[in-house]
Amino acid sequence: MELPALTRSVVKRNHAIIAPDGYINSNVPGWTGCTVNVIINEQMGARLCQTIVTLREGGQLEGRTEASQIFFYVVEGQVQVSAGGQDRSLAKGQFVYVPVGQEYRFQNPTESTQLLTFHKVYEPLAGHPAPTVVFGEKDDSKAPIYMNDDALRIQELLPNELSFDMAVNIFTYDMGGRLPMVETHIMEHGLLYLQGEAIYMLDQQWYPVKKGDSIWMAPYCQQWATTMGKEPSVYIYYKNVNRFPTSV
Ligand code: UGY
Ligand code: MN
Repeated sequence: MELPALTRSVVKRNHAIIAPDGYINSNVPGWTGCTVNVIINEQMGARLCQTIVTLREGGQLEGRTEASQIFFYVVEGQVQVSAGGQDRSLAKGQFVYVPVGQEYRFQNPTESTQLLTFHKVYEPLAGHPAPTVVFGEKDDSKAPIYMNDDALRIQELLPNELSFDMAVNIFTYDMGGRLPMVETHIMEHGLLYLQGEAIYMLDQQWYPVKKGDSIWMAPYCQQWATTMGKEPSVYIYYKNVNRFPTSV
């Protein structure tokens, strides 16, 4: 029997693992007929926000981005989306990026449609007009090998252009896949495991993780990962990019 006094979730100064067993729902104005779990936000010390939204039939998300841009990814199910004057039906594996100052609406979801969101305050860059709405999808044929290891593949979901100050990538580790070194870097991450099992090392501590788990890594949180189990492990992750690294 599992004891309810145990969890794999941890919240530390420079990293967190949030497993679904500890979720408590939040209410977000304009987001109705759904449960919202705020996984990462500035209360933790983060500079991004990550949520997981589970929609019931008839549920709806309606709003307007203000200072923050929002990236929405369909983890499960299907939903109709209007953003930037475009209407689309988005299914599992598809996404929409909504830049600042845009209205958005999600409606007519199938029961239990699950959305992942990443939010970041947009930092404009002189000479580069702010991004427009981007629709797209997970596509393994667009995931080149990472660092010469054919067990590792990364798909970049957003255009690699200076106007974007955030990246969202999908990282697949085939059997035996492992990061080629311990990463130590200024960029911050939020991530969600979409498939499989893995061991993650964060700040020299070791954690077993699996599909449904989220991770926050603060700047300079040391990180390494390898897949385990019987199928590739896959996660989608946020990274801040393309801006001057210091105010000094
Ligand atoms: O892009 C990255 O920094 C990525 N390789 N980090 C990670 O997956 N933890
Ligand atoms: Mn990294």
